[in-house]
Amino acid sequence: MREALLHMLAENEGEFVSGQQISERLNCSRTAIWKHISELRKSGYSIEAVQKRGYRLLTSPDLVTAEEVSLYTGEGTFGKKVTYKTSVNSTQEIAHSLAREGAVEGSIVIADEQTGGRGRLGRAWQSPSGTGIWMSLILRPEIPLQKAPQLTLLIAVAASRAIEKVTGLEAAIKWPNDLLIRGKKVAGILTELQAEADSIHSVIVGIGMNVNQEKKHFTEEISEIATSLAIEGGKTYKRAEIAGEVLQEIENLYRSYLEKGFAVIKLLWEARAYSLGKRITARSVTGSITGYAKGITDEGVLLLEDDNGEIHSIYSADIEFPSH
Ligand code: BTX
Repeated sequence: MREALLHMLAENEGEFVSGQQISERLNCSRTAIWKHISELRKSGYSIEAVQKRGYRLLTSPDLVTAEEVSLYTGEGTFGKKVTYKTSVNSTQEIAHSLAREGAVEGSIVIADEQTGGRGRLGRAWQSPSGTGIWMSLILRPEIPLQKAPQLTLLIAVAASRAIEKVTGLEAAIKWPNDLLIRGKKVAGILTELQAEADSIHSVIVGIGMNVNQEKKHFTEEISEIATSLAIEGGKTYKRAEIAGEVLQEIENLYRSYLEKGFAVIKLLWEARAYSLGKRITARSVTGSITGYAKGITDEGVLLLEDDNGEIHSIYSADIEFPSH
């Protein structure tokens, strides 16, 4: 009800919608409308109420609640089922248990703040309140296990396209899972699987994107390597709008991927790749190799040519750019 009311007001932003129209469309009493208007105001929406004219939405707060995100998810089904939390340890944890309970594909968990946000290999992901998009998406692709890394690349392309669409900023992709603007990390992707033998039950895709942080919001540890859309764009953005756009982009690319395979995604990825052709060091638990990044395979594996001309397939690693 609250969501439907907000949709009506947002569709007519800046114009009055009469109590009569609302009660007819939503099939509810004037008192119920008033109650929901008061709740929306408490959450930070500025809504004008004028007798005989109705209600008018003046401004909306920068929230990532289910009703806000659903304003921006378009016609698709991704993000229609939203679990919103003000503060959580990690949205990945909640998404994992929802997936185990049978949540439908396209369900998301999104939080205003994470107190234990995680990156890869047990690293921490800083997710302060009111600043970024901390979201986990449940996918259920019918693909063999070894193709799962392709999804990380697909998500990176989608997130980069969404950033460009909303902000005009170009975010390059550093294999496999970082988005960089002017060489600094603006977003990270964490892909986790629920699988057995060689079949995938679900893929839990975590997306962390810095949106409205100022430089002072980052701890000293990451202040030199991290950036936000606001820092790069010189203005703040509506997090829900970007989250909605990310979900729409993911859904479009994902449908195309399931139908036509990885080839199209690969081309899109290569066009945005930051590391291709550059001299890199791939560091993993088994050691490190330095050489030139030659490209990615059809499986999404990075190919690295070392100084002896030998080509290595890199399945999982951190990429660094040596200074010489
Ligand atoms: P990663 O392991 O590639 O990156 C983690 C590293 O990035 C950290 O060690 C630190 O150096 C740096 N870092 C930490 N926080 C930030 C930040 N806010 N901005 C830029 N750099 C940072 C990347 O892992 C994958 C991150 C996924 C995060 C999402 S948020 C929603 C979901 N829930 C959850 O717990 N994780 C995912």
